Amino acid sequence: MLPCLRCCIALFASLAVSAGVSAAVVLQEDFEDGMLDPRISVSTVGTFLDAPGITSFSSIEGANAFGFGRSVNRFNSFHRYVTNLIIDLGSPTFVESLSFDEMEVFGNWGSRGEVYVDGVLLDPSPSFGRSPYNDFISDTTFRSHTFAINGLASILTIQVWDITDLSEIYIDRIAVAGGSVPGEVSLPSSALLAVPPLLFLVWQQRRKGRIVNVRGAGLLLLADA
Ligand SMILES: [Ca+2]
Ligand SMILES: [Ca+2]
Ligand SMILES: [Ca+2]
Repeated sequence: MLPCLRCCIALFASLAVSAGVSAAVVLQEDFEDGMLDPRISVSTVGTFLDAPGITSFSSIEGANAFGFGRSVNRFNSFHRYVTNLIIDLGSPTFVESLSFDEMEVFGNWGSRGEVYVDGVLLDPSPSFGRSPYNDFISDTTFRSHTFAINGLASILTIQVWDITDLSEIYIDRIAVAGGSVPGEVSLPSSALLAVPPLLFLVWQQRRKGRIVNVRGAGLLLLADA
C-alpha cells in the first residue's frame, strides 16, 4: 500500500505547489504593432491639441508608446481635460498587479496619473507622472511602476488628468498579472476520486505509527517510507 500512499502524497504535494504558482500574464501591451489590444479602449474629456493614442516614441521601449495627449488649455485644466486608458477584462478576473513604465515630456505643467479598479481609486492612491508636479522640466528617463491589486477586477483604468498644452505623459510596457486565485485549485475528477482512499491510507499509516509529521496542504512525511 505504501506506493499508493506515495502517489497520493505526490499528488497532494504537486497540488500544494501548483496553488502557489506565480501569476500568469493576463495582458501585455507594448504598442509596437500600432494597434491596441482589443481589451483596451480610450476615452477623453475636453479638447485636445495633440490627441491621445499610440505614437512614435522610443525613450521607453521599442519605437512606439501611448501618449495621453496635450489639451488646448493651459491653466486650471483639472478634471476638464482627462484621458482614460481603459483595460476591460470582460468579467471579474483575479489581478495580482498592474505594471507599466512612464515618463512626462514637453515640459512639466499639469498632467497627473492615477489608477482605478472598477471605478475605485486604488488605496493607497498611486500616482504617476513627474514629481515635483509642475517643475517645467521634462523627464530624461522613464519610471517603472507596479501597483499591487490582489483581487478580482473587471476594468482597470489608467487615468491622466489636469492635462495642459505644456506636458504629456507617455506609457509603455503595460502588463496585467494574475488570472488564477492563489490558494484555489480546480481538482480534476481523478484527483477527487483519490481523496477517500487517501484518507483511509492516512488513517491506516497513522495507526502503524509511520506518519510522524503533517505539514501544510497535504505534504506528509513518513518514518518508514
Ligand atoms: Ca513600446
Ligand atoms: Ca498592440
Ligand atoms: Ca506633471
